[in-house]
Amino acid sequence: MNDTRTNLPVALAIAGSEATGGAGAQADLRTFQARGTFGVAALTCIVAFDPKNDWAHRLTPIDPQVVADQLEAALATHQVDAIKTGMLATAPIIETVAGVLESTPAANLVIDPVLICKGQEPGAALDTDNALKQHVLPKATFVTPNQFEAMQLSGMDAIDTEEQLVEAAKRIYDSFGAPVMAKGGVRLAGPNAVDVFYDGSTLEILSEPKVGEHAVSGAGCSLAAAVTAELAKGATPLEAARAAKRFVTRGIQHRVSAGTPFDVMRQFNA
Ligand code: PXL
Repeated sequence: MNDTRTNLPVALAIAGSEATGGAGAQADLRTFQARGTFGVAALTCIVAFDPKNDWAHRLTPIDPQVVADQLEAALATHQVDAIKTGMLATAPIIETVAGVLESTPAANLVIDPVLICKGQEPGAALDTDNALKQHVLPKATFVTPNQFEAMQLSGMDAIDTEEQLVEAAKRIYDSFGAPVMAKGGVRLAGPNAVDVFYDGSTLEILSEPKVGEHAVSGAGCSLAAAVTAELAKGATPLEAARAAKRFVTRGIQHRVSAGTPFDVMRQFNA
C-alpha cells in the first residue's frame, strides 16, 4: 500500500575524493544526481589541496583491498547501469579495479583516464599510465581523455589545434576500440571550447564559445560523469556526448567562485 519504491538508473563512480568539492567523486555524485540517476561511489584516494603551497595536490591512496571491499558492497547492493572510473591513483589500485571489472563486466564503462596528479612522483605516474593502458582502458566502452591525456594515449607530441585533437581521438579509438570524447576545452587556441567525439564512423566536433580563458575545476570529471549518467539512462554514445557538452557548458557559465585560483563548475538539476 505504502510502497513508493522507484527504480532509477544507477551510476557508480570509482574515483578519488577531492575535498574542496570541485573535482573527483564529489563532482561525479552531484552530476549523477543532476542527470537523473542514483549515484554511488567507491573511493580510490583522498586528494587534499595545500593552500599553503600553491594548492599543490596531497595524495593519499586507499588500500587496494579497501577499494575492492567498497566495490563488493556497491555491486552487491545495486544493479549498476554504468560505471565511471576517475583517478585510480596507483598501479595496485588499477589492477584491483581491473580484477573486479573482469568478474563483473559493465555494459557501460566510461574511463576518464586521469593520468597524473600534481602530488605524484613522476616515476609513480608512469606506472599509473602503463597500468591504466594495460589493464583498464581495453575494457572501456567510452573514453574521455583531456588534452594532456590525449597526447599520452595517442603518442602525439602536441595537441594545439582541432585537427590534432581529431587525429588524437582517432588514434585512441584505434588503440582501445571504444568511442572517444577528447576534451580540448579551453586549451586549444581560438574562441571556442572544442571537444571531439569519434566512434570509428561518426566524427563530431562539439564546439561552444569559451567562457573565459581559464579551465574551471571539475569540468572534465563532470563531463565524463554526465556521459556515464546518460549511458545509464540508455542514451547512445553520441547522444551522451552531446548532452554532456551542453551540461558542462551551462555549468561553466554558472560556475561557483571559490577561494582557489580557479572557479568551480556547477551541476544544474536540469
Ligand atoms: O580533474 C582530475 C581529478 C580527478 N580526481 C580527483 C582530483 C582531480 C584533480 O584535482 O583531485 C580526486
